[in-house]
Order: sequence, then C-alpha cells, then structure tokens
Amino acid sequence: MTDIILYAAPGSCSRVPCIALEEIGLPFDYRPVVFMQGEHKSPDYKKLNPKGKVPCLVIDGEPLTENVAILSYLNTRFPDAALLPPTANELERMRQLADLCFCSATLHPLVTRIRMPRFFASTEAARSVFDTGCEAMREYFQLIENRLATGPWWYGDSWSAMDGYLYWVFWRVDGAGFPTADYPRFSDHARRLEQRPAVQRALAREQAAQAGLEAKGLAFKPPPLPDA
Ligand SMILES: N[C@@H](CCC(=O)N[C@@H](CS)C(=O)NCC(=O)O)C(=O)O
Repeated sequence: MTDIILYAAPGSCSRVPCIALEEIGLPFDYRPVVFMQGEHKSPDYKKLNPKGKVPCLVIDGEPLTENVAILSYLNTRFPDAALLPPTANELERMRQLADLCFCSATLHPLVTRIRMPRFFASTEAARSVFDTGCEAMREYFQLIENRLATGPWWYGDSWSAMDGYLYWVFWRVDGAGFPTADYPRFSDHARRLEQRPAVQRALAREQAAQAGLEAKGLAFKPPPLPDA
C-alpha cells in the first residue's frame, strides 16, 4: 500500500493537493503544520521542505514540494484518477504545465498580496498593496471568466486538478474582500466545485484541523487591513 502524508495548513494552498488526493481516493494522512508555533520553520520540518512552506507531500517516505510538481507527479503516478486530461504530445503536456504554473507563479503571489497585504508594507501602505493586488488580479479573473464561457471546467467538459487550484484562488480572495461577484461564471465554477464529494472531504479535513488549532488558540489570522 502507498504510504501518503500531506503536510498542510487549513485554508492555505495545501488545499490544492488535498483535493487532488481526495479525488485519487487512496487513504492519506493530513498533518497540520502549526504556523503560529513556527513549525514550518523548525529544523525537523525543514528536513522535509527546506523552504519552510506547505504543502509537502511525503509519499513512501520521499518528500515532494511545490504544488505544480505535486500535482504533476500525482497525475503520472495515479493515471486512473485523471487529474489532468490526456495529452497527445509534449507541447500539449507543457501547455498543461504552463496552466499550473499560471496558478502558482502568477495567481498565488497576487492572492498573498490581497489576503495578507500587511506582510508587504507598513499599516498605512497595506491598503495600497491590497488595492494594486486586486487591480492586477482583475485581469486574470477576466481571463478565467472568458475561458469558462467555453465549458464548465478549465479544460471543457472534464474536471481537472487545475479547477481545484483555481477554486482555492477564488475562495482565498473571496474571503479577503476581492469583488468575486463581478465574475459570475467563475463564482458558479466555485459553487459547482464545492459540490464534488472529494472537495467536501478535503474541506472537512481542513475544518477538523482548524477546529483543533482554534481549541488550542493556535489558529492563524492575518493582521487586519486598515479601513479604506
Ligand atoms: N510555490 C509554493 C508556495 C507555497 C506557499 O507559499 N505556501 C504558503 C501557504 S499558502 C506557506 O507555507 N506560507 C508560510 C510561510 O511562507 O511562512 C507552492 O506552490 O507549493
């Protein structure tokens, strides 16, 4: 049996591989990493992920980091789960990789600016980090909105791990005050995605982890944004 551990934090981008693992359907261990205790920067955790971040997938004792790499690996290792649609050639495969990189390298940094502007600027300047982050994100939300005009999911009729990634981006900025209602197709995509049993199981894992952290006073909350 494959031994799978996902080091994760509720609400963070570790939700992306958590959804993929639930879609695969094999048992796995969801291990919350306690940010508030600096566990992600501890020497023990850094042996798994020297970058001190989640997610980290440990599969049969071997760690793998970075969402793009984790999703690509899971797709190859568990082809029956069809995490990504089949490709006819290397160029198509690289285009899929480019899609995942769009999430990790373009969307995710903007999510962080919108969700945690105080990490980038003093209290007074944080509002401008948030506003400029939202302005930049609008271009990409429109791109996604246009793409979803051609089918229910990013790749048309078939759900893929790319949809799970986009969902996390949507959910994260929705909760941070980005005007997601301006993008009805993307909003509907998020609602439909939340109805998938695998996504509900992933969210239930996060909720249980979050409740455990809250009970110990260790739930992470970003510093508040000053009023506009
Ligand atoms: N490029 C990485 C980004 C990972 C990342 O930024 N994770 C965040 C959570 S969303 C984290 O661990 N933050 C803790 C920190 O940086 O201190 C990936 O896609 O896996």
